[in-house]
Amino acid sequence: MDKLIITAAICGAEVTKDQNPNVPYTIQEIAMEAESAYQAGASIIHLHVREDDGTPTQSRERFKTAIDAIRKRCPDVIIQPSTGGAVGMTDLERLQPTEVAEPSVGLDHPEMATLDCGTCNFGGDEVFVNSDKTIEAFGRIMIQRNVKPEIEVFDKGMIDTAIKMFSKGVILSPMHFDLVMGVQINATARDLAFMVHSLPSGATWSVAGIGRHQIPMAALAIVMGGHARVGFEDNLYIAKGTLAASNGELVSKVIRIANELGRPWLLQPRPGKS
Ligand code: KMH
Ligand code: ZN
Repeated sequence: MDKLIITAAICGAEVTKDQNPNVPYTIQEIAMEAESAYQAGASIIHLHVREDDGTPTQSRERFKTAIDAIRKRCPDVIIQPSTGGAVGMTDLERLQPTEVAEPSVGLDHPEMATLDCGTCNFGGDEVFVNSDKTIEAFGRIMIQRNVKPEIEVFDKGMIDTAIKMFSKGVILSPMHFDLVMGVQINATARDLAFMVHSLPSGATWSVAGIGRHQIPMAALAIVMGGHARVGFEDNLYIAKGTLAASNGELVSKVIRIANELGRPWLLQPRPGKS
């Protein structure tokens, strides 16, 4: 099995300090949370940014400031900005972080970014809209900018959409998926197996279990040969009724499980750094 790659989704766009005061908003808080996850063993930071008051933003400048602050603390980490942003944002707003360069590490654009492959309900009357036209435009722009997409899928139909986009040349192989379990499709072992068996051959995958499903889904990925995403974006608790103190605490829990189960894990997957 490949070494386990852990992604830390440190911030998200929806969770708030009212729910867990350790959710980062400011640049300094975001950089500190990224460092806590990196020090614990995360090799990818899935990044959303906020204004200081917690309002989600896709501002290019805010991402640049956050990425530079993270890079100072985490020299080898892969920074994966969100192009999902928050519900209701326009496509142009959402794409801004794919323009951020990091000359200090020789990057004209981020190494990775998310590419959400379908529309889904996000609770209440919130709908996260990703039309075929949006997916196609985002995929083509990511190819132009040499940004590796992490294909976010919230149900099996979104895997089929990604395969359709691959056939159109909008997504290149090898395809890498993040299977988000517990927003639309249930976070069960049966449904995770169904999703994994629906992936195109040669694809790699991580799983993001939502809420109390985060750690059980990560444990399944560890034994199934996938990779794991944890962090405040998807889950605020380290155990039932106990808020997580940091993203690093969640990453450490996954590392402990991986060690117990004998799955080696990878700290720094950037070329030449493993
Ligand atoms: N905040 C959600 C509306 C992504 O990062 O690409 C979208 C999201 C997915 O979190
Ligand atoms: Zn996200």
